[in-house]
Amino acid sequence: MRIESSHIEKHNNKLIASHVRKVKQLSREIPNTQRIIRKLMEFQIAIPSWALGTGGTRFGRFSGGGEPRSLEEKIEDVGLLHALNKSSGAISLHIPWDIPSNNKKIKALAAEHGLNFDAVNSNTFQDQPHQKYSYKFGSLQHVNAKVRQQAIDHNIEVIKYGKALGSNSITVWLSDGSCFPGQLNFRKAFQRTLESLQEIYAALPTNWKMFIEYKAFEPNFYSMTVGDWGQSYLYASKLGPKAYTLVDLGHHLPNANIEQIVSLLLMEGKLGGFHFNDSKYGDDDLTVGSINPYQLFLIFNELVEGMDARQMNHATDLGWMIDASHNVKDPLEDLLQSVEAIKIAYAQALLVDRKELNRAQERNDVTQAQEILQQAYRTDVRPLVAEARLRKGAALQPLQLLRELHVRQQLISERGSKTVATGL
Ligand code: PSV
Ligand code: MN
Repeated sequence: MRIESSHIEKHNNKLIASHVRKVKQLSREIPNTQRIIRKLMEFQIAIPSWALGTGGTRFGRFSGGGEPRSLEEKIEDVGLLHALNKSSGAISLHIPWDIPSNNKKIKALAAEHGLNFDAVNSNTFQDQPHQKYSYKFGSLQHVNAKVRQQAIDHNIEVIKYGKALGSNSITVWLSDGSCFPGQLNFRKAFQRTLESLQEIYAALPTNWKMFIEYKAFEPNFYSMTVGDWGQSYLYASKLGPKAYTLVDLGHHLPNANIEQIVSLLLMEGKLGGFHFNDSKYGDDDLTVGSINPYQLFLIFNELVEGMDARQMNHATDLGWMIDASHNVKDPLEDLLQSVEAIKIAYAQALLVDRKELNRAQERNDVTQAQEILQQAYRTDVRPLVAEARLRKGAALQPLQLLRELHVRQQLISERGSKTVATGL
């Protein structure tokens, strides 16, 4: 199904009067609203190809129906999101879950929907049916050089797919590690992984980036070979200027100060991008901003401050991706909520009075520093986010319009109620 501009216009016409009132009111209260709206218009968040179906746990999976059966249908789904919010103009592919059968056709289809290809993701955490060697005891870290070579070759193949589609980065997330003390020699595992990564790095085209994603635990429960930002940073530093750390918000131990991690990685020029999601306990992969929106704001606060200090382009100099799983919600609805939460946090961070905050910090005025941050966080910036959407030809209330158009029911009637999308 497609969302036509007439649908958007009809929807916006109903809401425009109250929207205009809210934007006017906010513009009186906030300086620089035009600048903030412009920045919001540029800011795009990539949708993961593996998050368009229903997610599950090892206890079960409860499909909502109408899931995309192919990469083409996944692109169609991201196209629907992008038509509604004009903020999801990219898709991030996971290989081999989403191998393009025909690169040219897939690229053309994405372009039809106004979509680019964001980072491509390799998968050496699952064994594939026709694979020669198993990843049960790791991939790039494996004691057997043949297993390592197989995993290296896979990553190089993923780069080739990405290149053909116009992507310019690869995200490497490894489940490598150990489940029990004594299973692994940490130093050897690190060295082997580094050597394997070096081979993949050597295959990177010019202008490409390699993102090294870390995760504290799962599926290995005693050690992870890229377990935290320190380890990721070590690999990225040793590999060279095209290698960066990727921060997945759910991959930390409880209460980690993610905003501080972000700030320091940025300072070192080694922050590559994000996998956004939210969590209460671990890698819960919940809707962005659903559990701890203040943390999300604090992360964006560091991003805006740090990127400005390095004169970086907010929209294009880091990789902005969602990595979530939707066990009980409609994936399309959930993704719309996530994109909205990201844009709200970004807009709030743009509101922070940096000069005043700096003054407060230099005077050790702790109370005032907190006031400045919370003043921004407690401002309802949703009309600005909606205004940015409106100016790009998107819906004032994307979620509402998705429901008004009965998108899920339409997809079920087109695709069936028992379809299963590839992914976890
Ligand atoms: C691992 O938990 C992870 O965050 C990595 O980014 C994977 O590519 C993705 O999830 C798989 O669902
Ligand atoms: Mn991730």
